Amino acid sequence: MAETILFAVENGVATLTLNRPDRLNALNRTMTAEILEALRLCTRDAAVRCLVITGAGRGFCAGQDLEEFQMLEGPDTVGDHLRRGFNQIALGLYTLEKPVIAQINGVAAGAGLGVALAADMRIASDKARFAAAFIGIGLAPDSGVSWLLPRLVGPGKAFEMLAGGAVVDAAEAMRLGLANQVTPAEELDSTVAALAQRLAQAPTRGIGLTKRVLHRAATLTLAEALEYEAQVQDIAIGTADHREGVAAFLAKRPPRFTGA
Ligand code: T3D
Repeated sequence: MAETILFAVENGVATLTLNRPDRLNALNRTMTAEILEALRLCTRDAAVRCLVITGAGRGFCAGQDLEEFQMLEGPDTVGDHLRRGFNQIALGLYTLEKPVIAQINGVAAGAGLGVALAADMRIASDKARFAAAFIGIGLAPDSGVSWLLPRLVGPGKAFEMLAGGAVVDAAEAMRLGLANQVTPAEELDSTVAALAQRLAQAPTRGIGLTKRVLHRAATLTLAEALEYEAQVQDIAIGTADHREGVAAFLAKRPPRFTGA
């Protein structure tokens, strides 16, 4: 039984709700461990075909719990804490071979911004705010934000947010490409539920392989990317969902993808 998150799987969609609303869902050690356990479950459970991550109450996630941070003791450095915790969350979300939607219901700050950025899509309420927040407490970015943020918004805007502390509201996030979609707050749940259902019925392995090629392409030359695409397509062509997609097309009927 988790203390700091809610986790449920229904109709192929896993919903992970960060659940410390009085702290705007700030990440403490317990929450970090519980998120990592939920990610392990999402990885190994074939019944999970889409992950939605969101926050309870008015915040998405306010980053590291600064009260707990004051009390961290022992030989571990902050770097050790990051390597074991937030780095694993960012990598776990980014490399999960299933679609991940961040449902941004409120403020996403610091490591909480990292969680949002490591998802494949960000669907935001009109009440959402995006704040790097690290510089406000004299820190450099972590949780993958230095790598993920400039890729989405460009280096100039990333600098403004990281070094200048600029807070981006939902409308600006949409213009910047930081949010895929912005909805009125009262429509956020239903908008994300409909999107998650569509993704959970899509060819899951094809989506996982799409993530693989997109991520690898970022560091390859065109010639290398073409070769990697060819290798990955050799895998995709062997999936049951590929066969189903072609059969459905030829039979002029809707496909029934199973995720296999
Ligand atoms: O080793 C490591 O882990 C280092 C890694 C660090 C990674 C990081 O994440 S660094 C960045 C840490 N986060 C922050 O610096 C953000 C701090 N919070 C804020 O700046 C503001 O709370 C927000 C801009 C996020 C939201 O502002 P607002 O006005 O909407 O809400 P609020 O009134 O400030 O917060 C509401 C409550 O949540 C409040 O508690 P109270 O007064 O009602 O009892 C506030 O203290 C609490 N809260 C918000 N953020 C945190 C927090 N409590 C603990 N830790 C927080 N990060």
